[in-house]
Amino acid sequence: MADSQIYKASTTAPVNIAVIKYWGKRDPKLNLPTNSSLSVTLSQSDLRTHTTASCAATYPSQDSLLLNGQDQDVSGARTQACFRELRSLRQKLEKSDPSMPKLSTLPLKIVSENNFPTAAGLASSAAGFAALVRAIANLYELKENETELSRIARQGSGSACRSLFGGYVGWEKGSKEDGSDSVAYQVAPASHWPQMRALILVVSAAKKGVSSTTGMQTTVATSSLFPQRANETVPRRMKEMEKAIQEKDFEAFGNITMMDSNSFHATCLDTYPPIFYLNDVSRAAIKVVEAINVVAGKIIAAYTFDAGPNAVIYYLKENEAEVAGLFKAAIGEKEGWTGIRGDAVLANNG
Ligand code: 2P0
Repeated sequence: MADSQIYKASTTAPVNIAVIKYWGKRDPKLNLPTNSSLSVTLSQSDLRTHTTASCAATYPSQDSLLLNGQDQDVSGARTQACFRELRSLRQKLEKSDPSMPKLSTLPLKIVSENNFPTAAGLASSAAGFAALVRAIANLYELKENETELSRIARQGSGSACRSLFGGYVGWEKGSKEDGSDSVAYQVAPASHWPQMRALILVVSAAKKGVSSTTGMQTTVATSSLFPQRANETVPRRMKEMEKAIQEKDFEAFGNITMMDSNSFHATCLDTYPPIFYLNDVSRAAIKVVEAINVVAGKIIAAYTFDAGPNAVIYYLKENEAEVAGLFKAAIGEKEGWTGIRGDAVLANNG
């Protein structure tokens, strides 16, 4: 019977790690950023969210979301914005083809699993909302492309728009008030520079102390360094970074990545009250990267940190022994590294 039918679609979305950071909203409701950003999408096999979206007339009337087995509140404006936009696209399809089942009127049940710690500064909301949007788009058989879906995912969580694409991905801040031009785009596919690797050092899997949304708005309101970063530094670095990726110039890529991470954390420190995302282990990881690059005589490793103490180290496959090997050795040798050794994840995004 059509009434009892369950409609279902599943998908996965990977984590992305920014090399030019998104930090600051010019419109918190639509998640419109104060600056453009750029990231590398990790491979699906490493850090990802798996999501199944289903709908049925027999479901309880409220939409629901289960993340890692725990019921989540879906009444928030961001989740509601995603549901609303996707339902309205489905409604258009149903209007144009009356033979289609009226899925837009049915309650949604979303079931998501992360294979990594949630909200530990590992971009869980990015993979989460990207998977949620794509799973519902698949369920609704929407024809919208990745760019259009990125506009919707952005409203769930800013960085999620970048996880709709693989490889090297930009997020154009856009200038329109309705956010229609604030979308992600692919700078280059992963196959363009397949030697790129990311080593993720899980310093702490605990939930972050200051949420990104709160932190970035406090930075916008109080940091005197921030306008310089948003208006001058980042626009210049976006161009330099895109060039570095096009030319597969790791020294430039690494240099900009580290400088931008430092700049982002400097504005965090310049926020009042100050935001400390890095800890002693994070700073020790920076020292190890510096030592690796000094020994190599050039930049072969680049660190970056998001809104938490975990380090992501980018390097090329050819330098695996010098970079990942040395980190593993350091982790094994120093007492202070125990926390990393236990949880270190090697993400291979080739
Ligand atoms: C990024 N971060 O570009 C930056 C670097 C954290 C530091 O995007 O409020 O969870 O959901 O739009 O996307 C984290 O912020 O913030 C983030 P919302 P989001 O990856």
